[in-house]
Amino acid sequence: FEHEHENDLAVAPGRPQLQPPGRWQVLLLNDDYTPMDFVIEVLQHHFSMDIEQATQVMLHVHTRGKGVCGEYSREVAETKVAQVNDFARLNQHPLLCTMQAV
Ligand code: TYC
Repeated sequence: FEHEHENDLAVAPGRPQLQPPGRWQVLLLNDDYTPMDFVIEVLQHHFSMDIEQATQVMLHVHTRGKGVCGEYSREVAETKVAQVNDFARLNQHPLLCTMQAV
């Protein structure tokens, strides 16, 4: 029981063990088939970009292979990834959206 006082601190009643919120980048990956206009549409409607910013990010992904669409909490990032991948599949495009911890 030499660490008893440390445990008390960690699990003390009324002091929930909160984790810091953490930030996640949502990424688009390049592929050879998804139309550029479709990717621009995704960036405008799912990541609130105007057409100029969306075009820049799309061209970055197209030339560099991947690109950041935005940074969110884990829960919001997971929702965005699922919505974008569902929307791409619904339209029969192979576009892939993923996320990574910052
Ligand atoms: N490479 C695609 C094309 O030439 C365009 C594209 C851009 C696809 C970005 C996916 O995440 C992507 N039509």
